[in-house]
Amino acid sequence: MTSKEIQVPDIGDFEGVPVIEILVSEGDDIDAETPLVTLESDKAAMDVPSPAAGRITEILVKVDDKVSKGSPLLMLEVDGEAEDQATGPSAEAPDSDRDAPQQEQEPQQEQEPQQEQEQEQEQEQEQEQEAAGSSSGTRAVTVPDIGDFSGVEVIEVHVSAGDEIDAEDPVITLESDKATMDVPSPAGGTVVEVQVKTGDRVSQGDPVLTLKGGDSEASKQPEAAKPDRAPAASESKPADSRPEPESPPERTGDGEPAPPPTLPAGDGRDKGAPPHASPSVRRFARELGVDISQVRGSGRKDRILKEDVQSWVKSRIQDTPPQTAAAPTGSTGGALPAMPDIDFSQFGEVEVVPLNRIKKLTAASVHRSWLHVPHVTQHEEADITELEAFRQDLKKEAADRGVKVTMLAFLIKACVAALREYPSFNASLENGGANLILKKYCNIGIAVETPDGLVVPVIRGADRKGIYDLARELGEVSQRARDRKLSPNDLQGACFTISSLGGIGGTAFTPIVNAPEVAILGVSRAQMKPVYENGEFVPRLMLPLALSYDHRVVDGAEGARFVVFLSRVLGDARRLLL
Ligand code: CAO
Repeated sequence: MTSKEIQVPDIGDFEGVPVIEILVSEGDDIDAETPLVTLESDKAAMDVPSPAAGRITEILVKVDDKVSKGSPLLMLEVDGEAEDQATGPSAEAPDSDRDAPQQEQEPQQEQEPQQEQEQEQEQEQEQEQEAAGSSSGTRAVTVPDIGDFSGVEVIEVHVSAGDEIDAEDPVITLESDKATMDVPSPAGGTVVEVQVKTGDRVSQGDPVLTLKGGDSEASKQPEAAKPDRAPAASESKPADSRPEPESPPERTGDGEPAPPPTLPAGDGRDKGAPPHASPSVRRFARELGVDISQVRGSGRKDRILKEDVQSWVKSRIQDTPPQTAAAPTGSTGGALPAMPDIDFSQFGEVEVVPLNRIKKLTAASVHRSWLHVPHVTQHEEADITELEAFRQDLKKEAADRGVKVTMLAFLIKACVAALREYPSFNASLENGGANLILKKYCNIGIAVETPDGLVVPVIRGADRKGIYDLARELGEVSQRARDRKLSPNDLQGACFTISSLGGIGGTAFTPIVNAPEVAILGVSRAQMKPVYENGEFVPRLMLPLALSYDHRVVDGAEGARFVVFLSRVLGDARRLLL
């Protein structure tokens, strides 16, 4: 074990950047790549990852300290193998640069002539391009020095062709795993063409846009203020070295580079600039599908914290979102418009009755499902004439066994068969939507009406139970529900739910999927109906079925097949034996 000082890596043309968050504590055992601190200037936020695994023995910075490349961050106790990786700023280069090819370690004298040659070529190209640009009155704006980053994703494009912009206006926002940064325009003018779009990956020197007319702040800077070439990843500087103060950007590649993604000692957020949030908070927001520009930050300088994103989401799933979270009237955005508070007593006598716990829980649950699950409801009628006759025949035998067999027991049995036939209905969509979790067990939830509201007890292992067992359990569980004797365990683990209103009446309804399940069967009251068969109308007992499903998981054809299968099984119960 050796103790190593971990320093700020090459962070581009940044100097004196404040530490806004320390993400680890002394004594923490961390992995390589664990974010250690978040740094944030007015234009960029970045997480500094650990170059190696180990135990943190001492933290050498505190919030609000200003740091630059090479500033000590903390002491890490590393084992022998990790030791080599944890030695200096260049070793801490994030992402792809860490796997930089061997040639970076070649002796410097072999590289220098080549570098000089490249620089000369670049300067020649720039002069040619500048000449061409000034003659046509346009200039190319390129990605500036962004430190040891390459192939960084464009997450926002703030301008479009025709926009009038000022020097320093942010034109795009870039985000890597570790950093989020705005690229400001080097000059004011009219945007002629934008060469990047959201999702593109860019590196230093890549074209961003073409600009016409206006002033160039960058071009007004005296030549003497232009920096030396920015250090390459291979140029290992001493730990205490600092970037040149007030370094304007290096000219690289085509055209006029934008200034570095930093603000020289600015005092606050630009008007209209994107919100401040660390890369991890932005990632968190994206995972939840939250548009971060909608979130109000409660941190210093309005910085958006993880808690702000959580609060924003909570406010969206509450019945009445707070006024501050509401979209403005006439908004076409995704925010929920707030319900107005109305004093109904102005229209007549009212009584205010608080909702009980069950009703509140049900409200939150159905609202969440309604908002998250794109619902489709497929309708069908099952001919249960023979099945009902069979049920009536069973009545005496069932009574002798002390059981009441209702249609619901047969519906459970039929649903089990349909779930076996169509496994994607016996599933849950993983959060994030990347995977479907198929369940090899079959627990059926039954919506039960109680004096306190709706509850959904679960019949476990329904695929292993016969009609009498199912009928008995149904009777017991619905009685316990009405007696308020269900335990939390009785209400968990369902794969699929049946909501039967057949005992009450009605012709059809649209049940709400009991997420994270992917489908629910609604059953209405069976009725005798004239059905056209072999050239004549015959009376048949028809049972209305309504299958609501999550359209992210189930497509329309599958939904129709599932419900038709159910109808066939109920129409001929012998199929349950297959
Ligand atoms: N068509 C015609 N008759 C039906 C029927 C249907 N689809 N479903 C039930 N019936 C009959 C039963 O057979 C029974 O008649 P008999 O006494 O002559 O046999 C009578 O209606 C009463 O049945 P039931 O409702 O007591 O029993 P069940 O097994 O059908 O349902 C339960 C049990 C717990 C589901 C039911 O009592 C209940 O609470 N339903 C409400 C569910 C609800 O609120 N859902 C809405 C949720 S929001 O999506």
